[in-house]
Parts: sequence; structure tokens; C-alpha cells
Amino acid sequence: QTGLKTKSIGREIEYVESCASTQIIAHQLAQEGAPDGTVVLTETQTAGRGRLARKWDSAANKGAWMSIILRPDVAPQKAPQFTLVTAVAVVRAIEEVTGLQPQIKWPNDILLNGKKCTGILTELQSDADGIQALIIGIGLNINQEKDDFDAEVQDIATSLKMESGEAVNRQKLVQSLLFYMELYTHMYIEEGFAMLKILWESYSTTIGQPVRARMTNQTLEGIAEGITDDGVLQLRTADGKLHGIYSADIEMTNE
Ligand code: BT5
Repeated sequence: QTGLKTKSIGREIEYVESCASTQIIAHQLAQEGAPDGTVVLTETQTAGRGRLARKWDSAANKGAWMSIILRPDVAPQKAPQFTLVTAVAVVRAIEEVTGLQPQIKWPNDILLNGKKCTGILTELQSDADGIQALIIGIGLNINQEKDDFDAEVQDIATSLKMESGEAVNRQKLVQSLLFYMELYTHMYIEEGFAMLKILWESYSTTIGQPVRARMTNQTLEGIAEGITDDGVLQLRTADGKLHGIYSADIEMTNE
């Protein structure tokens, strides 16, 4: 009895007590034809990963580490917005279960009091026919204490328990997250990003702020003016030019 209220997401759940990375398992399952909505969930990852092959600290039994396989019938350029849609679902679930009020830092971080409690990693399987599968990885810090985190992330990471002062029921949080994932991904696929963008912006800590955007080949500083309906960050530099940024690490420069 999982208590799930969803129709597609989480109807198939592959639960493993530990693994290298749920992304690896999900990629393999997707290649073997796993249906839309399949979820891979684990307690511990030995090689949890972030973007650009960075490490994701996945402490035992205290978070929720999962990958969701989606098979949306959308063009590949609509894939990056799934990260933003997922961020909204994560915020709603955390609000509902804990009463905390997280913020979204474009594109893939969820923050509480300026520290990261969740990271999202959207990966793509595609071919000449378009998207075969999206593998959406979500790493939620739930019941960790500061000491549970690796030394190198202790100053930037937080958990729901650290912020609320109470242990959080992980199952409830996962159920709520899958519910909102289904709701918002369907809304996005059927109606596009415009409505969700309004919701996203209401949770965003990035928009309207001075930021530094580090990309692989350059760094730009300016004001984050907004995101487009494609999820592209609009950054205005001091020379007045507007830059469209597809992927970067953002630092707030007014802190
Ligand atoms: C992310 O990358 O934030 C995406 C993280 C996705 C993790 C999930 S867990 C389930 C699934 N299976 C996987 O193997 N991955 C996904 P990025 O924006 O590149 O941020 C990575 C950076 O976040 C690291 O370089 C650290 O600075 C920091 N970090 C690492 N572990 C953290 C943690 N547990 N909490 C907060 N920050 C962390």
C-alpha cells in the first residue's frame, strides 16, 4: 500500500535499497522499454551525480533519491522546461508536507534559507524520431543533520529537518511529490509553460536579482530579468545587452 494518488507516475516503482545512481538504473530501464511514469527510488547512492558529472551526496536512509522516467510526446527543445516544472512540484510537496517555504534558484536548485535542500537533474534519451525518454533525477535532503553531509557541502546544503526542527515522514513527502509531478508535467505537456511560468516565478529567488552566471565557456554578470516560455534565463548585462542563458550555475551577487 503506497498511498499514491497518481495515475501514471509511480504506478511502476523500482525500489532498491542501495545503488550507484538511480539515474543509471532508470536509463537502463528506459532503454528496455519501461513505461511512462516509472520511478526508481533508493535509500543510498554510492555514486549519486549532479550536472557536469558533479557528485551528489546521498546519505543513507535520510533523503529521497529518485529518478522518474517520462515519455512525453514533445519536441526535444521542450525538455529543459521539465527541470523547471519539476522544481515547482518539489516546492509544492515540501510546502504541503512541512509548511516550509522553499525558493527556486534557476534552473535546478531548491533552497531553504539560501541553502540547497534539493537538486534536479534532467537527462534525455533521444534519437532521430525525437525524445525517447526523459530521466528526471530528484535528490531531496529530508532528515539529515549537518554532520550527515560531506564536509565539502556542509556549508551549502540543508535538509527539511534542519529547517523545520522536526523529522519529516519521507513516504508522505514522496507521495506528495509524485502527485504534483503528475499534475504539473501533464499540465505542461497539454497546455504549455505559460501558466506554470507564473507559478515558477512566484517561487523564484533569481528573477529581478543581480546574478553571476557561470557557464562552461564564459561568466556573465547582470540582472536576471526573467525566463522565456522556453525556460531560458534572460540576463541583462551592464552594457544593456540581453543574453539568453540555457544552462549555468547562478550566484546571487547581492548577498
Ligand atoms: C544537481 O546538480 O543539483 C542535481 C542533483 C540530482 C541528484 C539526484 S539523486 C537521484 C538521482 N540520481 C542521481 O545520481 N542523481 C539524481 P548540480 O546543480 O550540478 O549540483 C551539484 C552540486 O550540489 C555539488 O557540486 C555540490 O556542491 C552540491 N551538493 C552535492 N550533494 C548535495 C546535497 N546532498 N545537498 C545539497 N547540495 C549538494
